[in-house]
Amino acid sequence: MNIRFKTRLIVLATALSCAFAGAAAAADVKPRLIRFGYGLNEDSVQGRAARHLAQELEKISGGKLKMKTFGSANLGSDEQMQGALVGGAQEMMVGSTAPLAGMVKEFGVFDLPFLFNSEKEADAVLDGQLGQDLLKKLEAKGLVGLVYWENGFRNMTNSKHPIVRAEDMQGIKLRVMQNQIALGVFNTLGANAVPMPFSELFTALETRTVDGQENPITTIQSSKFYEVQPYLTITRHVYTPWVVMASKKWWDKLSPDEQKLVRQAAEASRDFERKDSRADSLKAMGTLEKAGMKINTVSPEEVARMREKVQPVVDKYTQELGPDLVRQLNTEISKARN
Ligand code: TF8
Repeated sequence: MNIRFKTRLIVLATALSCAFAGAAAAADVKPRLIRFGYGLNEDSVQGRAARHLAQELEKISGGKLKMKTFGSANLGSDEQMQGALVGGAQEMMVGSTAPLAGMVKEFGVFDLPFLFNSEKEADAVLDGQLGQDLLKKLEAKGLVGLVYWENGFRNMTNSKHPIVRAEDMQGIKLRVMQNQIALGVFNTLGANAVPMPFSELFTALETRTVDGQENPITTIQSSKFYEVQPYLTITRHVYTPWVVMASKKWWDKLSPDEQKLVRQAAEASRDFERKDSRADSLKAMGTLEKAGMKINTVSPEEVARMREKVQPVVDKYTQELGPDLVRQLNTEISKARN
């Protein structure tokens, strides 16, 4: 090697190592333990994505940001965890937007029935202007909304009979999420809607405290609802997202570098979770069939009838949520559709 080339190499190497040392010194990341709670069990889309998030964060922080995940609502129901985050007793969680609407009413837009036609449309709205504006509204309430995960299109299960027409919902005690719009929608469809946290749902179905519930098929499978619910009706009546959130009290104590790493890991978990959810949902139908569920799909004509029936509820809540917001939502959906 000639001398000049050697010198050049040394200069280059020194410059590089200085740059790395500089970056490391500039990165202000302290060892921290983050408690992350979720409501489904470990062997669910939520469980897998929570583990992915924890691993990713540990990796990109060089082992400094450690996350301990708690599934099966071991840290509480979605609502209880929301409270713990606001109070600063818990660092992070994932949960449905439905119970969040009690804090930021605008999240109720995702409980309006029959909005989205596909996951692609939902992604566009959630990651677009409207979805991101809603996340920002959480800050004033003590929460930092990071990313949306897919919960998915919801379908109905019950222990009484197949639901072929809206009339079949008559008299069915149906557990719904703790949300005014969900309550209004299902009561209007003829069911007897009972709001209840998810953490109490399996027992309520098993003891027949309620006759049915509605959730995406991934959850119907992972929560083993097929053990206590013989009938599954594919209605895809609403697409509900999950939100990964942090306690604002805790978040404000993080350095900008730490915040950046948490955001980055959250985004990686979002991409992982959506893929996993879609793959899992393709498999879940077969599993549920094998488990003995009787599955029917409501006809497009019947969906149209259901839509018509719930229109007064949609109109009422469009006024309450803000007609401009609902208009913006519909505009963003039609953009994604075309
Ligand atoms: C529900 C939701 C649940 C979530 C989860 C427990 O029915 O669909 O999936 O809230 O975080 O409550």
